[in-house]
Amino acid sequence: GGTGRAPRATLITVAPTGAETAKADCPALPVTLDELVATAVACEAAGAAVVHVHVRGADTRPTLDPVVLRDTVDALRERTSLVVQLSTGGSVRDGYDARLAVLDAQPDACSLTTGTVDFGDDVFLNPWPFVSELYRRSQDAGVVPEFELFDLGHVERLHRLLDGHGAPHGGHVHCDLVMGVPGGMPGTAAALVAAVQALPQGATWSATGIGRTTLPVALAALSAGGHLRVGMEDTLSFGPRRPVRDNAELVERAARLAELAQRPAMAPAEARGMLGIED
Ligand code: KMH
Ligand code: ZN
Repeated sequence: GGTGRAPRATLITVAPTGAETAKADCPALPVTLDELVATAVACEAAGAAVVHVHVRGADTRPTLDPVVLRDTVDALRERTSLVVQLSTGGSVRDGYDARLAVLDAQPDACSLTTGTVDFGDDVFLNPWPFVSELYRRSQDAGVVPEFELFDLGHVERLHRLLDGHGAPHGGHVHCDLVMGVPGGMPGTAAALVAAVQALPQGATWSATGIGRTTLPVALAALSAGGHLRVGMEDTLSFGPRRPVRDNAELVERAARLAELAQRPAMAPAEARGMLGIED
């Protein structure tokens, strides 16, 4: 499994927006292109190397509009050096065709969830034919996937994907454990270790804990040799009764934790090298 020697530095991914929070409920959430770019610039300065992107339409609701996706990739490339990773998860209401078409925006990377998971009262659907088609298309499009693993069964699905369809574009397997989703694996150190031990040999991984599991998961990930994902997609509380001000403060905290662990934040160029993404 993926429990080798700890890497020298820590890859920090920021997931600034997500598809679950309404702008009306959280005015600090970046939803316009200008807000997203400003957040990305601030998060890069604070230590992020990858941005995991969900976009919103003019009505501030989640969209997979190809024009918005394309404009967003262009703007982030122009204003930052961050690895641009588009979500192919979208929202639980998005259809498979629209999710597959995300790759047409030609991002550096895409998220790729390997199985279905309960998602609060909803279900985040990732049936096998869709997962394998998305993987095949990422290989054809030259987009590096990040495997999103919400549950231990998703790790088994990852092995099946690699066994059946070969290596991802770029040749390196990188995963993200999304923990503490109501219906997925819990955000605990024990669950994290179980998942990491089951990962393919040579894989790198980050972890994120939803809501209150943010800090326990980040600390467990650092101690187990993993990387970090943080952001307002995953948590809106900085601490008890203290709402998150902005994404940058979550990245700053992650960078401080990484520094304390003597595995400082990785620059985007180093992240590209690790992930197999061309400059
Ligand atoms: N919004 C969730 C239903 C991803 O970005 O790939 C799916 C999600 C995973 O956030
Ligand atoms: Zn996402």
